[in-house]
Amino acid sequence: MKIGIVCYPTFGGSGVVATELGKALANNGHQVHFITYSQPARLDFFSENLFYHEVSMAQYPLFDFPPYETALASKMVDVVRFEKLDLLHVHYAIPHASVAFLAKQILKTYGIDIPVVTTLHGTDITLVGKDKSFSPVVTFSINQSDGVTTVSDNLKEQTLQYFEVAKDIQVIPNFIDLKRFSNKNHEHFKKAIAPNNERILVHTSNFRKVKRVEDVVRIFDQVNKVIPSKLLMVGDGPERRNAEELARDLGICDVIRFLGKQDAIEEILSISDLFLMPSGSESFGLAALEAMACKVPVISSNTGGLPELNKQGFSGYLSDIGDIDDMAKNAIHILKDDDTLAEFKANALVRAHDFELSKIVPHYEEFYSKVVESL
Ligand code: GMT
Repeated sequence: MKIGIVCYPTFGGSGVVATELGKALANNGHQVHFITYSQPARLDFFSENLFYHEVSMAQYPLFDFPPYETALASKMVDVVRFEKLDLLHVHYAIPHASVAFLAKQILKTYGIDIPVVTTLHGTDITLVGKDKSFSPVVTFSINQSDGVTTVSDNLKEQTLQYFEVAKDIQVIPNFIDLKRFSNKNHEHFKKAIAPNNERILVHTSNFRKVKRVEDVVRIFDQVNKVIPSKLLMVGDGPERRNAEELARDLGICDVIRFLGKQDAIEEILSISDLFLMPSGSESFGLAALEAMACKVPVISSNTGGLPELNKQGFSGYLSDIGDIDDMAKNAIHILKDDDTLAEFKANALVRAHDFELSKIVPHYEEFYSKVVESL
């Protein structure tokens, strides 16, 4: 098939899933056209089946808010017509699903009925989408999509709870490329971070409020008092400053490293012993799956889609949102001796195998065929 993928090109989970899906589809022989405002962060290699179309727009002093949606719709129309695409797959409802609706209507005037698949990723429903300033358009555009998927059962339930959706929703969980994400031997790096064989805890996110990064620091503080440890904080965002200030207040700056945004996240995960994800909301938790693939067990909250990923007492533990004491207690249980840690590490990888790319991507291919046939 010739597939157009529209996504955010940044480090966010939805953009990562969209890019990894496009790469996997290209590998399976499909022609994949990314349509977005800059090169997706993980579109970092050449393939004869991968194309990138940049959405650029004319500047004009009148535009206090540059009309990205208009430029994106025009680009979608152009790429569908001239590359003769069979299907458009848009990731993250806002604004991609409504822009796809507009592009679809314009394309009808050229005698083209392009099928549109929308994948809902989480905050486009749970945090932003249900806000009154967006919800009428989100509801409309979900219902107008020819196919809708969510990344977990929980996100499907939340979509049906918050929006009047008449469409069937197909759940297709996120996936992981185990060739890229695997535990690599980086003993020298581990030694540099933890010279006295301290345990290494890690958190990766966009440091937004929903990630509860201060909880990460507090959990770590409790663990470090019992088991000498180091904490790696990977990523950047609005809450980083608060987390750094808390680390200073607690007097633990010397055992915490804020690494900022990193490309080779799998290398950092490879030297880590435990992943912390105390989020206030998480539709799936792709970052936790990436950790599991690198044999890193997960301490998480029990919100959203996380119980569908992290298995209690097997790949890690889940606690109520904000229950720092319980999370710290569970972390200490996993880290307390080498045998327990080795068992949880092995289990984390076993769990990651359930979401291996080759098991999940065919579900998208089947879904595309179903949508195309239904038109
Ligand atoms: O977590 C974020 O803030 C980024 C966000 C996104 O849309 O880029 O991630 C969402 O989509 C990911 C990929 O499907 C999921 O793994 C994350 O759980 C989800 N984040 C939330 O629901 C908060």
